[in-house]
Amino acid sequence: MKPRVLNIVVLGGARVGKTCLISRLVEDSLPAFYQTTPKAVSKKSITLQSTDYTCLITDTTGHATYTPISPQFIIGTHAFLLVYSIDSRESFELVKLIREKLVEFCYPEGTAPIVCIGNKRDLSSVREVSLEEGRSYGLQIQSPFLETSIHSYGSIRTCGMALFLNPLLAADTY
Ligand SMILES: Nc1nc2c(ncn2[C@@H]2O[C@H](COP(=O)(O)OP(=O)(O)OP(=O)(O)O)[C@@H](O)[C@H]2O)c(=O)[nH]1
Ligand SMILES: [Mg+2]
Repeated sequence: MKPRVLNIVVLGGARVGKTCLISRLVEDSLPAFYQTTPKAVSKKSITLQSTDYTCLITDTTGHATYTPISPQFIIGTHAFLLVYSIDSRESFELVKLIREKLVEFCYPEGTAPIVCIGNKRDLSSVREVSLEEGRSYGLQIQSPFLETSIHSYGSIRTCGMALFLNPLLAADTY
């Protein structure tokens, strides 16, 4: 049977680690150097509960204080990975703004298929957003939430599971 396609879009502020997270998820490597990302799509094949899926993960360019939410990011998307960096309150506020826009435009019932990620958890000495705050935001928006670091394989794996399982639920009703 042909694999089912899951479209996942990664959104968040500039330099929060979107591209690194995707690299870890897809090929378990890291980019050799930092480069702001033009829109790019990575592919990952997974099998879940005996069904084959092709995940198409769209990386986007982060902006400091806003993210344009255009229909091309939304139509046909099964899940959104919203990423902030725990050492940047501004990036956390931006994730909230992005989620509000998503809901306003596309999910008026209030539950968008989001996985919320607080990245760079290894930078706890310069943390600006507490784990508790991230957790309670996840509960508030009814989305899986976790903190990750691109230097921790365990957290990346958990992020992958949350990401791939969450769109599965959306895909069934799509
Ligand atoms: N300490 C630490 N640094 C990280 C982590 N994730 C990413 N970085 C660093 O943060 C910088 C930006 O990472 P990118 O993945 O390119 O960020 P991005 O969100 O894709 O940035 P844009 O494409 O410009 O929006 C790079 O120098 C990474 O090495 C992390 O978990 N911990
Ligand atoms: Mg990038």
